[in-house]
Amino acid sequence: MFEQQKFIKSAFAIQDLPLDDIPGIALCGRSNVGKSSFINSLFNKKYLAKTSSTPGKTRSINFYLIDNIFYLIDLPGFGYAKTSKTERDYWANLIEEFFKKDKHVSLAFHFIDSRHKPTELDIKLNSMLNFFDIPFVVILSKVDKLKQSEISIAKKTASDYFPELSFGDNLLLYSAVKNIGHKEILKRLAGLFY
Ligand SMILES: Nc1nc2c(ncn2[C@@H]2O[C@H](COP(=O)(O)OP(=O)(O)O)[C@@H](O)[C@H]2O)c(=O)[nH]1
Ligand SMILES: [Mg+2]
Repeated sequence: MFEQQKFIKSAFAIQDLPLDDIPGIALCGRSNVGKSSFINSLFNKKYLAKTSSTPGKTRSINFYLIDNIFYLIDLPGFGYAKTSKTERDYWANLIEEFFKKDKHVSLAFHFIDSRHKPTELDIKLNSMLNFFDIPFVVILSKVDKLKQSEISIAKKTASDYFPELSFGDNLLLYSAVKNIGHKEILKRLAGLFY
């Protein structure tokens, strides 16, 4: 299970999206929350997904085919403050179009950096997922950077912002550098596709 991971393509516009019926898991959230690192760490690969220390750099929707069964779809982290408004609008719009048109998204992982409160973009993203009726799990990322007491606060803050969240169900913790959350996520994926 999850032995094969293959980068398929980068889409820069809605017409570049693959035209097939393969179901997908969408990874979304702000730039720099750890989406690409998530892909690499989940499969124990160093360079499957490009990670970047320059926030806001990944500007495409990247498709990774897992076991020839489903896609992990790395969505661009929209809203990075240092990009122009035109560019931010372009990507926010593209993501919205993606959720509207792609009928094969089985689940979205909404990443929020556990060190920070949800931002306006997280609120927008959450409404978008609710609006399009896409099941989602909020993943508090980079929890290796927090103490246990801070993790509890991060969990509570996320639930305050998004009351539909329930820890262990649609709210999970993750660390790409320590082995936190990997098993649980793989279990979810196995439950969906196997
Ligand atoms: N400490 C720690 N750093 C992380 C973790 N995940 C990602 N990072 C770092 O955060 C930065 C952004 O990660 P990246 O995966 O490129 O984020 P993306 O923009 O959401 O794809 C990189 O410098 C990563 O090394 C994590 O779980 N723990
Ligand atoms: Mg990335």
